[in-house]
Amino acid sequence: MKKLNVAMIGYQFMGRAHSNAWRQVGRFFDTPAEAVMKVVCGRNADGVEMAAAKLGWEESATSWEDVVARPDIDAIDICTPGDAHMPIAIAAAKAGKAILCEKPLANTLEEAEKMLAAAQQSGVPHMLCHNYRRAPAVALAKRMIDEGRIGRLHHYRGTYLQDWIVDPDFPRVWRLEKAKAGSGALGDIGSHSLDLARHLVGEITEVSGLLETFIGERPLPEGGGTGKVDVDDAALALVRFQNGAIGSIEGTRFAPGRKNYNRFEINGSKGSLAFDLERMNELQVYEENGPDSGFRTVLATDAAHPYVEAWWPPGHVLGYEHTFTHTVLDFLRSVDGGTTVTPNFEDGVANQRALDAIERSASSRRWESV
Ligand code: SOE
Repeated sequence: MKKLNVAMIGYQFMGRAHSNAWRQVGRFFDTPAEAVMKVVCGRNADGVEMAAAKLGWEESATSWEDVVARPDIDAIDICTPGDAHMPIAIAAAKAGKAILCEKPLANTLEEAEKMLAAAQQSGVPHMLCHNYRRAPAVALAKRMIDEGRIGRLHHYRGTYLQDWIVDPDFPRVWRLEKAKAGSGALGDIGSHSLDLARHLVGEITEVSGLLETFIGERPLPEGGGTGKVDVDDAALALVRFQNGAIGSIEGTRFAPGRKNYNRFEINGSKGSLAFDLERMNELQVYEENGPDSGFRTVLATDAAHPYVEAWWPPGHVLGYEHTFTHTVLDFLRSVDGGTTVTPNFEDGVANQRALDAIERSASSRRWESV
């Protein structure tokens, strides 16, 4: 079997999820190529060495430039804060590597466009990690919509609530700095709701956005005073879709008790679908001409449901981590087959256009075109 040598840049939270996925993918799925966890890269030599041992990478490194230039590396998995996405992706594209990149694609629309242009010019495979597309229940929702089961789409409601920074003493970590993260709740979690909206309903043409920062100053993580928070704590948007549907997107880190409450509801002319990550194996389905009246709960981990064939016997449920394994699986398939996979950098640019329009609208206090 062909081998695909992978290098992952950045090893903290998302890097842990990606490492687990790289480790799992070949064990459970018949992959076209064997993914070899060759090298993990991070700035802190001791930290990255420990991460390599713990997460299962053969080697550790501290210079991403050197890693990207290595001829034995085939694919680069970018798990760094947003400010490093563009330089790494452009260098990787120029070096002819396949690229998997964490969301949002970049910190600005301009950066995202440069990344897409570099990937297209080099012709390398590219994918963006919006892992929730690959929860079996979400993939089932997509299939039902494509089959016309809920008819013409009218409404999308995306809600992504977390609570990890409600405490004013929570430190000013990188996700709260514009220079590093690009935006706050908007890009970090609102981008997931936007991606699901685009995936399931269609392109967004116009938005009316609202951003708020509730706590503008926080203790610095390294101590020695406080630092400014220059990103949004909460983001809201009304959206119009090209196909005539309308929707709302909400992302906040200020919803006490909500840890990772990622939900959507879609209403069409013939039915409705609802998903809740906290019950991620289930899809709530209402079909006008369905066998029963009212919503029914479909356990989306039966043998016939997307991605389930490789796992446990039917009905044995899956978790958050599997969404990353399915992402990596589809990335491997696209690299091997030379086929396009979504979401890719084109989706990343489209998503960034919507994020950008929401920011513009929040400051102009008017509807803005995407
Ligand atoms: C933190 O808000 C975070 O880890 C996001 O960065 C992820 O994309 C999301 O899936 C879970 O929460």
